[in-house]
Amino acid sequence: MKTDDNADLEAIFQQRIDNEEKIEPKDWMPDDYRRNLIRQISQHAHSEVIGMQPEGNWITRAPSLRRKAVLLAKVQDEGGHGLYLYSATETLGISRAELIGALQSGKAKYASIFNYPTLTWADIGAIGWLVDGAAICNQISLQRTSYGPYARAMVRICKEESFHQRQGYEIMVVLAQGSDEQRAMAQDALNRWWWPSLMMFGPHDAESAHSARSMQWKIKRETNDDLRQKFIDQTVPQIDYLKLEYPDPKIQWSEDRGHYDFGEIDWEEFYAVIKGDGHCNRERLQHHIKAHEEGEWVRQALRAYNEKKRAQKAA
Ligand code: BYC
Repeated sequence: MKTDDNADLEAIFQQRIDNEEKIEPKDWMPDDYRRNLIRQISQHAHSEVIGMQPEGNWITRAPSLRRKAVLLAKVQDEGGHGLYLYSATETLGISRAELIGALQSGKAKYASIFNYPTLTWADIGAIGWLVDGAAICNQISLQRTSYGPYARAMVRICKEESFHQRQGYEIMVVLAQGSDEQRAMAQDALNRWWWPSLMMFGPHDAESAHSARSMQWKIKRETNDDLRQKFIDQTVPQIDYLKLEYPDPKIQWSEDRGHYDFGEIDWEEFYAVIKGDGHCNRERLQHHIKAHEEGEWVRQALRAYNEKKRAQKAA
């Protein structure tokens, strides 16, 4: 049962949210707000870091020095995004070690999309175009999220993501205007990445466990279905420009709705992937654990250096 004091604090808190004030780390906040933010921001951070793997797979095979340099910079940016987001999560009173532990034990999720394999160079184009495109749609609205450190991290991340999206679309334009074989590669990548990209927005609003609370607290500013529709509406004209086939025969402009109609997502596949049964779930986590273990000496060296500095100060 809530005490009167807590009820007052919650009412003041909600009033601040309703007034569009940002909540900062040392402000009072309901335990559920804190927990929900830790869940969402840390899963966002995990997505950025795990998301480096499918693209990292192509750094050594990029078709030119220019493409290699661009891809390297993009993957590095993603590591940076993960770091801003882990730092934002830590302001809520949880340690980096706990967050990484939750990822590696499978307790915390990361975006389902990164459990699909990158089979050809066109997949790198499709990831930039579709996956980063979907991420930006979501993240633009998260720039207005109610938690200050998360909102500020999003501003910087969105700037970099827009470069990521354009580099991906540029790869697709070149392939779509290339040889028959290159066009076929572009089409195949679009077909394979389309549905998983739509799944990035999460379940339908009616099935979304966290949406109602997150919308009330303005952690989320737009619902899963609204963001998904926005992404489809902005991406279909880009498919037209590439003169590729639609990956979904049900895509069609609806005059009545003022939006593109589209077919139903395979939710069985979505739930299987987020429960750990996608193509690459095990491989992604194993790779993370291996890299983390191999980095243990760096953490040990940092700890030893900090202890030495502390001892020197105390002497
Ligand atoms: N994948 O109640 P719901 C990037 C889970 S990476 C996996 O609607 P919520 C990039 C959800 O967590 C950008 N799980 O949840 C990097 C929940 O389970 P838990 C990643 C998903 O949080 C490298 C359950 O399903 N962006 O840009 O209200 C290369 C029920 O869902 C997914 C973000 O992380 C999914 N797709 O809404 C290239 C954005 N969808 O936690 C690009 C920040 C749902 O109770 N996150 N689930 O165990 C968000 O905006 C929200 O968390 C979501 C889900 C819209 C994703």
